[in-house]
Amino acid sequence: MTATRLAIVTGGSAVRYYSHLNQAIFAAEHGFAHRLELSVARDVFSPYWYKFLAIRRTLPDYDWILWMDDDAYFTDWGGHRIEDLLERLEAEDRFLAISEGAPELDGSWTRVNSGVMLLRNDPRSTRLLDLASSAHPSAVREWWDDDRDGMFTDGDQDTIWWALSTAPELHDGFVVTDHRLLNSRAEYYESLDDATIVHFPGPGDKELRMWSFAQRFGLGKELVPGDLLRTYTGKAPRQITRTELAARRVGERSAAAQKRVRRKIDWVRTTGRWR
Ligand SMILES: [Mn+2]
Repeated sequence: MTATRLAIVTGGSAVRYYSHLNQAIFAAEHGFAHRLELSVARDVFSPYWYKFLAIRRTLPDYDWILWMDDDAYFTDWGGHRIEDLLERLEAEDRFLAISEGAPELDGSWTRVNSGVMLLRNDPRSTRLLDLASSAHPSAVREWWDDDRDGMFTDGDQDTIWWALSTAPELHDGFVVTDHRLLNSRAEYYESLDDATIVHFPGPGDKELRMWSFAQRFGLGKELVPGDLLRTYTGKAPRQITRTELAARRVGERSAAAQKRVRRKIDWVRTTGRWR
């Protein structure tokens, strides 16, 4: 046993959003540690690989860590779903909880989503990290079956799913949870306690999606209730204005239009035809 049972860990090579405040305040409210791991490393061939480095750096210091991407935010502040899940994992001698990939609006799906993971300080976690961080996504693509494994994302998520699926020593050690327990999406929410964590994966204007969600529930850019934010930072929520959101909507529409034009040009180039 280590001094602190669980740390919430996030990071990368830069701070992009205010999610670290959301995560740090949740950690403080529930008696967990919080680690924001900002760093660089040699031979990081994809931005996804910072996740492996941050997990390796922090895991030895705690019994468990909850890895959270910087585009994931707690929404259920009073709930004890994380504590309950920890108890269950320990009772069942598991080393990992990872969420199913919530079915996306465009119909795409993945077997797991690596944006949020509850990992134990355990040799099986080290084994998973060794396997998943040393496999190259292009090699895993050879093994991948779209019908069986879902959408290939060309990142850590795919090498993690490959390692979990193919290493017999890991088979009984992990659980794949309902997305509402660990890693849900904005469109599944009617009220903030409908799920534990909201995650904004994928391309496009993430801030537009995050801030639209925040505005829907009367929150600022930190996605933290105002009283909690004032208690822990002495500051009021960073407000999102209608003009700011409207400008981003226009920007996203023109980006989508440019993409269509580029696709058309590529198509004309390869086919020599206009239609
Ligand atoms: Mn993410």
